[in-house]
Amino acid sequence: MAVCEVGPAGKSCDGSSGDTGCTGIINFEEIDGGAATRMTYEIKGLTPGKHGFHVHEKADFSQGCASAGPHYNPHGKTHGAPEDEERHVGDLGNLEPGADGIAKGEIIDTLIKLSGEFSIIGRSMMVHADADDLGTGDHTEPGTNGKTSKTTGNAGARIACGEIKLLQPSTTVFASAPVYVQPSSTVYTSAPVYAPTVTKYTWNGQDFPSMEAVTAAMMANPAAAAAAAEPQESPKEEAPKEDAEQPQDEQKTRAVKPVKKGCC
Ligand SMILES: [Cu+2]
Ligand SMILES: [Zn+2]
Repeated sequence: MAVCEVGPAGKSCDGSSGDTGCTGIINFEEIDGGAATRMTYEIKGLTPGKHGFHVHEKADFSQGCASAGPHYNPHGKTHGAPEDEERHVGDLGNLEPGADGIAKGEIIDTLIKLSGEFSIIGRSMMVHADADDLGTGDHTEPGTNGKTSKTTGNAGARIACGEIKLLQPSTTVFASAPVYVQPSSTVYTSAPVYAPTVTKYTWNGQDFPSMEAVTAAMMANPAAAAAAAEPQESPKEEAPKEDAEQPQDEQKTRAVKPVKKGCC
């Protein structure tokens, strides 16, 4: 699970960090045992028409979105469409907003990874001012916007970006400490048994039952999303292994040990 909040200068969705007015949230979830990643996005404040949508190499926003580097391209390919063999890992095609300026949808991609050598965690999501021509446009002057199709898709200015961050699932642990009392009145105590029962997601100090609930909360409260821009430390609680020392042979134990009344 990962999340990315995008804003004009690599900041979160409070709209204070730039004047493009484009903000949004993208959630990432591994599916098919990590063979693919599902992205759900909701990007607001878009002008009509298509807007290039990419994973860029870095989450360096020291110069706003401009310092986030090129499209993430670990395999040395040229720019393309998401369905092309020849494409950057970061090439996710275009967003297309409705009349309300909101683009909302889902992308399933097999090159986008949340773990391993080519993980996109710690990289950035980018929304562009113009349509991505998917590598099929003018490439006569590489390096010049509008004529650099096989590198950038001629998608123009960078209007919103943000870091892709891992969202740690936290596990609620219910503990019980059963005490086994043997007929001999010798008391055996087992180690507590921990049973993880509920998986939840923690964001902004609150717990949510699902990624959808987290997204809804983020969209409902952009100011809090901005405040919670730093990743939350939520170390996973390890359920201790059950290694209760059960008496192996009650008869034998009794024979060896005298019965102790009131023993602890
Ligand atoms: Cu881009
Ligand atoms: Zn590209």
